[in-house]
Amino acid sequence: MTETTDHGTIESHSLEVESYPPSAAFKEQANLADPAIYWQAAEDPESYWSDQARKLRWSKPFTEALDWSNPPFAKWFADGELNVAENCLDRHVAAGLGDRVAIHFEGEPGDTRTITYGELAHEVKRAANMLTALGVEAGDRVAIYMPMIPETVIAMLAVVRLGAAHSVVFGGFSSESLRARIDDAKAELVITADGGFRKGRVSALKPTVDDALRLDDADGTPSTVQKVLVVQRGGNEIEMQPGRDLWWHEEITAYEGDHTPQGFPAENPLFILYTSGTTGKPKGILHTSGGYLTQVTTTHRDVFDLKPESDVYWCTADVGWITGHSYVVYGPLANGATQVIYEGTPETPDWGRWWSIIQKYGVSIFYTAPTAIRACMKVGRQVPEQYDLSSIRVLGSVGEPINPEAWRWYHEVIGGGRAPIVDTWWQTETGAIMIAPLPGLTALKPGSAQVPQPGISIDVVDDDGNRVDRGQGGLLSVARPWPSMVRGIWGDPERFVETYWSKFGDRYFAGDGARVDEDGDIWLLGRVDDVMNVSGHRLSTAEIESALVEHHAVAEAAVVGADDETTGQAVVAFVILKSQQQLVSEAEAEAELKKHVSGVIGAIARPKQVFVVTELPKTRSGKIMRRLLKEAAEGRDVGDTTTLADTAVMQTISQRVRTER
Ligand code: 6R9
Repeated sequence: MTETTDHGTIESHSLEVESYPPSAAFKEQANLADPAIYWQAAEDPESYWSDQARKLRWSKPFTEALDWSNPPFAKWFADGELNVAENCLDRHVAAGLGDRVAIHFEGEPGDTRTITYGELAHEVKRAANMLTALGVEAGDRVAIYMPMIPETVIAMLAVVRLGAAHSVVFGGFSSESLRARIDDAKAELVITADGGFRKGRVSALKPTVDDALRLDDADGTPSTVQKVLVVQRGGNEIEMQPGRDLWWHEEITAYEGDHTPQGFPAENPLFILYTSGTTGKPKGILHTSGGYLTQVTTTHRDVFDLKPESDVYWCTADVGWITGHSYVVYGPLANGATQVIYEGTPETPDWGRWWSIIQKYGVSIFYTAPTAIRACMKVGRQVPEQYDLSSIRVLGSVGEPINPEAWRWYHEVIGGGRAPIVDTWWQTETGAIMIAPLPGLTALKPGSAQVPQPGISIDVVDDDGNRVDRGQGGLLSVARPWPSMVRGIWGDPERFVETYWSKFGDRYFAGDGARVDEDGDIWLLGRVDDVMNVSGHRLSTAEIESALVEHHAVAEAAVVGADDETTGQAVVAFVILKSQQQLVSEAEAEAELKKHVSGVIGAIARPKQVFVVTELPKTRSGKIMRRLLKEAAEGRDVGDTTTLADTAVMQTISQRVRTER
């Protein structure tokens, strides 16, 4: 059955799922409009990826694509050499594109800067000279703790230009989280700012760095940090420690913009990015240069149908997350794209801010997260409707499954019913997009990320690693190594093998549940482990539980991710207080513990609800039954409790939750 509406053709499929095929006009101009790409790439993925890699500039060409002789440790293009920053900058300037705008920067208070590729290259070269003088060399790690401003991009590119690796820590993380990441990577330099603008105020960063560096290690060793380079942005008053702290704007004046890029081996570390796992300790995900740059560049061009000469691209992610690394910094810049970088929050000064930015710069490709779309939906369509969004031609979604209702709103209200939506599934570990429609080829289905990218082989499998039939659910796995795959967990090769490869042996275990429909399209169903997804950010239940029990009043804690209308999931904690603490009112304890978690991990981990309880549901062997707590927290009837040591516990807890809801 085919039905025509104002918004294009809606074809209903066997499963009654609506489908949005590309319009003839879109197809006509699309980068990829021939479905042969899929089977051509599948026939010989290594040669497909080699072709993509050769679009980059190599100072020494590679002769071999994949080395999988020591699984699961992959090497791609290993005997080739390249400079990632040169690929993002000098290469475009040399091609005569120095005057093309690289970044339209919009500060939250309304200040703006336009930076061309020529200017960005110049600033990165100066910064590279400055970092060299500060002792940064190939093989080092530099920690970056910054707001969303151009200097953050400049700092990242200057570090990698020297063959060193960055470890960007999201500005919302606490001093303790920052310190743990600095220690794990043994960074000797931290680049930060006095503060940045958020929600109409200056949010300080440098004092958190000071606190982080003051904290004593568990065993009392001082931090590895020798120097702190501080960008002036917030204008807030900060302390500068003589001999350690330096102002960026004062130091940089001594350096010229001459700097010859050196090629480094393709497997040279590019960055470490920490992400939550199933245990309390964040994992340092290691990415290297040649394969990573190849896949982020390819997917950024093909999934978003990028036309670097005419598009204005905007990805709203913070560079503190993988989406900011791959689709604000490396993908767009390596492709020579013009992009918007916005410092602040979508509601400052009001909910029209994003749409006014789209109108102002004529944004044509817009990439954001479902949680943001749902927040905008709540505010209402009357806000975006006040702006001219007709420049938009492609929309993207990332971070969690997009519910069909949010998809339709995004398509209609933001995309004017014309712009295709690419729902992109990937992870910090995959480095780049793995599953997503190609907008000139795929008939879109709201709620499904649909198809593995050309050259990527994804299977949904059962517990034993056997592919499930169409119409069935299972676990998402990647069958073959891909160029931008995680190369290891920093300093912990065993954990790398254990986390991703011990489940199936020869396949990568992603930690996500998925279903394949009758057409072979993939539907992501959320995490199957103890990782929560709050506003598209990964949080570990174990990490928050350990923060809670660190508090002197807490005897025991259990944390679950409960379904939430806006944020996807919300952190809900159940705590037992130590006996002498029973006198504190529950409301006081709840407020105090929320604050405590923010302080230990960062505001993103702050529980939405804390319930003080007297007991937790446990199996007879003493395991906390988080599944039951999740059901209670979602206000659902708790099912079978017969495996519990004390079957009455859940009744008390459910009642407790019900009175609060
Ligand atoms: C890029 C990023 C990864 C986890 C991943 C999955 C969830 C991301 C998704 C999605 C459904 C999508 N996820 N994109 N689920 N549809 N389009 O978000 O990386 O922060 O490492 O999170 O996010 O559960 O396993 P990361």
